[in-house]
Amino acid sequence: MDDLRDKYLGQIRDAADEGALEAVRLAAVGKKGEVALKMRELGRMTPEERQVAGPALNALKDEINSAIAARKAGLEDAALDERLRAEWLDVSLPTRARRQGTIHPVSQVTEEVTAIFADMGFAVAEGPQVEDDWYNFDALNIPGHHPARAEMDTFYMARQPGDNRPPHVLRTHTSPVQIRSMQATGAPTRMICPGRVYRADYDQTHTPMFHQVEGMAIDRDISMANLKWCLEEFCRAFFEVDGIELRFRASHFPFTEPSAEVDIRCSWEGGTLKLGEGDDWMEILGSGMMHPKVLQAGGIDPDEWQGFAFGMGIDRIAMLKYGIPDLRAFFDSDLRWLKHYGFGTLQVPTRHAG
Ligand code: 2U9
Repeated sequence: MDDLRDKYLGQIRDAADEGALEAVRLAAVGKKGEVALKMRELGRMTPEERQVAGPALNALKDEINSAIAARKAGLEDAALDERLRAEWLDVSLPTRARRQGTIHPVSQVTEEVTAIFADMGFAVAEGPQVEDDWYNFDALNIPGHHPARAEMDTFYMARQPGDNRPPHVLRTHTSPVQIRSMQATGAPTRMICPGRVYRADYDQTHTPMFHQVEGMAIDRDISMANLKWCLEEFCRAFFEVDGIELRFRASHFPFTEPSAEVDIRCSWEGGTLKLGEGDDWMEILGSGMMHPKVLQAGGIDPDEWQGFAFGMGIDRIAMLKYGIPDLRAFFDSDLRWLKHYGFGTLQVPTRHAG
C-alpha cells in the first residue's frame, strides 16, 4: 500500500500537463486502475484482513484523488499565468497606420458641433426615438388639427386594437428631447440635442431617417441678439472660413415666435460652392424665440423666463463643409464611399473641448 502511495503521489507531482495527470488518474484510481484491482482482491481475504485492508484502500483512493485535484488546480493556474504572460499587449501603443475603418461624416460633424457648443456652455442631451405624440407635437404647439402634423410625413407605430395609450411616432425632430430636458432640469438652461429623426420622404435631398441637432438657451433676459451671436459664432467655428456672413430672414414655425430662417452667404461660381463670398444665399438652419406655450409645456413660466431655439440638419451641414454631393450615399454603407469621405480615428474634431 505504501509503495502504491509513493509511486502515484510521485507521478502526480511530476505530471507536466493535464493530459499526463489524467493518465496517472486512470492508472491509479480509474475503473481498471491499480487501486480498483486491489479492491477486487478484498473478496479473497479473511474478514479480519478485509477490515484492515478495505478502509486503508479507500483512504489511499481519497488521498490520490485529492492529490490529483490539487495538482490540476496548480496546472490550471500555471496555464493561466502563461496565457497572461504570452497574450499581454500594450494598449498605450499608437494604432497601426493602415486604416481599418473610418469615422462616418455624421459622427465626425456631430462631434464638431458638440465641441463648439460645449465651448459656449451648452450641455448635450439624448432621448427616445419612439416618442409619445404629445412630446413630438402637442408640447411643441402643434395640436391635432395642425397642418404641420401632415407636412412632417410622420411614421406612426402600429397599435393593437383596443390600445388606449397615446399614439407613438418615430420622432420627426429632436425637439421632444428639449421638452423632456426642460421638465427634468427647469430654467435657466443651455443644451443641444443631436440625434436621428424620421420622416416619410425619399428623394435626392431627403432620406426617411436623417440627423438633426437642435439647441436652446433659456434665461431671464435671453433675446434674438443672443441667438444671432450664438449662431454666428457657431458658423464661424464650424465652417472654418473667413468672412462667414449670415442673413436672418423672417419665417414661421409653430414652436417659435418670432421665427427666422438663417442663410449663409455663398457663391456658386464655376459650379463649385464657396462659403463666405459671392452674392448667393443658402439656407442652413431655422431658429426663433421659444413660444410661450412651448415653455409652459416644459413646465417653465414664460412670464419669468424666455429662450431661443434653433435646429439644423447634421447631414446637410456635413455635405456643405466636406463637399459631399449626394445625401442618399450617406446611408448606403458603401465601403469605397466610407473610405473616401470617412475620417481617421486620430482626426480630432476642430475646436475639440478639453
Ligand atoms: C423646443 C422649442 C423650439 C427648434 C427649431 C427649427 C427652427 C428648424 C429645421 C432645420 C432643418 C429642421 O433639420 S431640419 O429640417 N429646424 O427650422 N428648429 S426652431 O425649435 C425648438 C425646439 C425645441 C422645445
